[in-house]
Amino acid sequence: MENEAYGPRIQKLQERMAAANVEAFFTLAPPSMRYLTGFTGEEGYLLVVQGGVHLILDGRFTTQAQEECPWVDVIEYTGHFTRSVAELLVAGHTHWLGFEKERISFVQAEQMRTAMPSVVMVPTEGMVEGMRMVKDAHELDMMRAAGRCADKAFSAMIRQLKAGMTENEVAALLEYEMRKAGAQGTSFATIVGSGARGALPHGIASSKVIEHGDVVVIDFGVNENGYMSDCTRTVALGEQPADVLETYAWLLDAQQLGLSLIRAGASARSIDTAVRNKLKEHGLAQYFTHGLGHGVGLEIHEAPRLSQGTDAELQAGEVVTCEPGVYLPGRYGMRVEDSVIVTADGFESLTQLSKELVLP
Ligand SMILES: [Mn+2]
Repeated sequence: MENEAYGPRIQKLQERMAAANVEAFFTLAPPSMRYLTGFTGEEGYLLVVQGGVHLILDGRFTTQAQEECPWVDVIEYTGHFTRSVAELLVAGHTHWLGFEKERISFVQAEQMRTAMPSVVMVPTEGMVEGMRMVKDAHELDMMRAAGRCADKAFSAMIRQLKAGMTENEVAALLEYEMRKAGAQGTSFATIVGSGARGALPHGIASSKVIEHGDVVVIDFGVNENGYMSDCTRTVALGEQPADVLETYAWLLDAQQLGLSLIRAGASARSIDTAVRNKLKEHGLAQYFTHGLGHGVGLEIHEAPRLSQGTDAELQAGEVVTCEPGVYLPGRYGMRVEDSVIVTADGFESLTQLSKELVLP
């Protein structure tokens, strides 16, 4: 992305820093560093002050950072990163340092306190995450591209899926197709849960053989240029008994209802409640054991949440999932998940995959 995209983000962060009464802001979270500077390395330390942006890196990443964000002051540290941070803060006569309390470990906080006794460390929350919720036009294009890549990979995999394969083989095949479609990797460990294993909502693929008649939950995502996709489909190999077909139809109804309520201004909790109530009509609410959805972007799970534990109102430009599930322990599980862009009057889906249960 062009450098001009990062300038406004840094400026906005500096405004948020001023509002939080901190002169400097420190993060070591790779998604935040990437969002603010374009640096894609998996380890580093970013210090933003009102007068500049410093990336403190070890020798593995300095050349990369100079190429990816030439406008940033790249500092190669030897020894411990806290020394470079302390030097910058002392040189700038900085006393109030904001840091992300949810991202930094206790030991790192202690090391920083020891290295810079004259600096007051101020815990902050959601400083960068709050900015990342609403995606800009460029980010939305990246999310659309990730969604298309995931669709392509899943479609290629599903043509090859057959009874007798293990869950691991299916996951490997899907991940191979992701890479072929342009992904740099997955956004999380691919979930393939067949038969009774499908009732484990986050049971990653195992060596279990998928049998004819199994219902299979496949939850997968690509990482394409740092942006994540998230989608779940449930497929069945072979004809299914009426109760399975009926349960799946009710689940689809519930997901459709959830999607239909997504729009800017909607209460995230009320959408979760509506979907839960819909499942309750069929006696299935107690088998839906997780939140309805979550934000997606540079991280697979980010703000906002669609659950009972939130007061968030959806905003246009957020990307959220809608993923109700029904898990019958010892029998089977089902989940259907789409990721969508919230718009003023509805949503734009990032996934176009079929929701037909029984594979042809
Ligand atoms: Mn999800």
